[in-house]
Amino acid sequence: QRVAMGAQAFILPGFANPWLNQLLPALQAIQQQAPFRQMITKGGRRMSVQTTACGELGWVSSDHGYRYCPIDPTSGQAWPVIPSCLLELAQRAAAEAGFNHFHPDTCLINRYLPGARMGLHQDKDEKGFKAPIVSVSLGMSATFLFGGFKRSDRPARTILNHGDVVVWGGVDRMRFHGVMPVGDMPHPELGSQRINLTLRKAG
Ligand code: MD5
Ligand code: FE
Repeated sequence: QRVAMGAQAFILPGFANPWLNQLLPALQAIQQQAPFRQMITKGGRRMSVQTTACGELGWVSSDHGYRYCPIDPTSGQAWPVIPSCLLELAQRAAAEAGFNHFHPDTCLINRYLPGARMGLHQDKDEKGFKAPIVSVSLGMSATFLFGGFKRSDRPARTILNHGDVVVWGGVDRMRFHGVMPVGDMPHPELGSQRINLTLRKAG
């Protein structure tokens, strides 16, 4: 099943489910190597979401602004590798949305505790915008905001649940988007958190 949000943006409800038995333990291992931390926005505010990454690159904020870096500044080590099950899931999802040969070099991992949110923004820290972004939602449900090409365009709302995958590419890659403050309806397996994985080609 494939639900179109735009010409090249698709929700694949429950698409991640067959991989979760492998993916959830792999995520635990990543968090041990590269713990969640809170990044600082360009405006100098602490983001409400907690962030980590895996892959050849990881997204970090610093005094120099936002960038993708091969070293985790917290550990001084390379980021953990992208688990093979996650790579396979991302490539299958991308293909389902019409994007073959997706080779992500990073997975940004965002954790939302109750009350955490993400304001409307565009993802433009990657070097090119030809590759799609594949997002995997885990844990508590959240209301996702799918906007237009101007911040002032009124966004459509859609609920993303545990196991849902979304693919954004092509003409829909630069849309403004965000996440409404997450409530506290604990998920049976993951408890009071939402984790979102976004696989990207950043370098
Ligand atoms: C989330 N994360 O649910 C979202 C999922 C982020 C972020 O926004 O930057 O970490 S990714 C949603 C996304 C990515 C690229 C394009 C579009 C949406 N879009 O055009 O709507 O934590
Ligand atoms: Fe984003």
